Amino acid sequence: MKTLQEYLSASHAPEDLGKIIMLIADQAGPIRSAFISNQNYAGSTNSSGEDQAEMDTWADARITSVLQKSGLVRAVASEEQEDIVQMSSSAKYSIVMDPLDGSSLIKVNLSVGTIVGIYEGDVLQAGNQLRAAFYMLYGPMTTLTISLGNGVSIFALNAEGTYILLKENVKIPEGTLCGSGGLRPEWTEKHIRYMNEIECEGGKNRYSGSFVADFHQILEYGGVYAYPATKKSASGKLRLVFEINPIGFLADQAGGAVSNGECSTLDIVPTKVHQRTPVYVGSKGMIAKIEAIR
Ligand code: AFP
Repeated sequence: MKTLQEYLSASHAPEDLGKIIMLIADQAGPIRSAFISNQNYAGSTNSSGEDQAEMDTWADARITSVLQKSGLVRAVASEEQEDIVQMSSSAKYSIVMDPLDGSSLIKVNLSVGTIVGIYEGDVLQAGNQLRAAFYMLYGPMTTLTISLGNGVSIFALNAEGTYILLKENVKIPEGTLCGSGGLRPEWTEKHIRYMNEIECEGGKNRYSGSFVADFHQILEYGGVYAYPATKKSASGKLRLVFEINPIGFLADQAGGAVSNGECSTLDIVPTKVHQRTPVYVGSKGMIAKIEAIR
């Protein structure tokens, strides 16, 4: 039984990087406990104009404060904060995070998660520069899916609060499961053609509204998660820095791919912290299919 701590040592993760990962991973217990008392909306909106659930602001404050106190982090960019939070200027690593992804599903007890990316240096870098990425998924189990750039491993949190290896060298199979955000009448012609093709080939549609949970089923079963450009929003809904880059890095590390429909989103250098982009992420064949539609 390999633990997350042992995996980090075996991967020769630098000490500070390992400590940062463990500090965030250890917030899964407190976050799970806080779900019951933080069921409501906070009455505020985030920089993208979305209502913040109490859990969004709670998890954001909790993780930010743990990182601030550690002295190990240079800067944090969070989906729940307008600006990048500058911390220790001499520290090597910066964090991008969506502290609680899929938070509108807390009320109905569907799976949500925490998404994290770690860069050396500053926050506004292309996803292909990530040093590590992981997400915690709060489902029937609490799992942590991680890559340090050497493949993908999945851990499960046990009753003693230790992450135990569930799977290593995880690969996204070629599959046809699909989940797409956006309202059908607002989809573009290109996206409609794509979804029709997949459905005609027997692809099954499964979409919960939690990116992290929807991606996790694609990682296991194969297929595609999409949040396309729509007639109302040419850049879709999801945020490049906090959501798409860490998940895209993991998909790439698992032998899959991530695209905006034309090219890999991992090559986009963000100019704004809350920038959005259309996204297709999953099995390589499914991403090639959307990029082939002109
Ligand atoms: P947040 O809960 O962090 O705001 O994320 C929600 C989300 O960005 C992503 O997790 C979902 O896939 C997507 O929005 C759901 O959007 P729709 O409600 O439009 O389907």
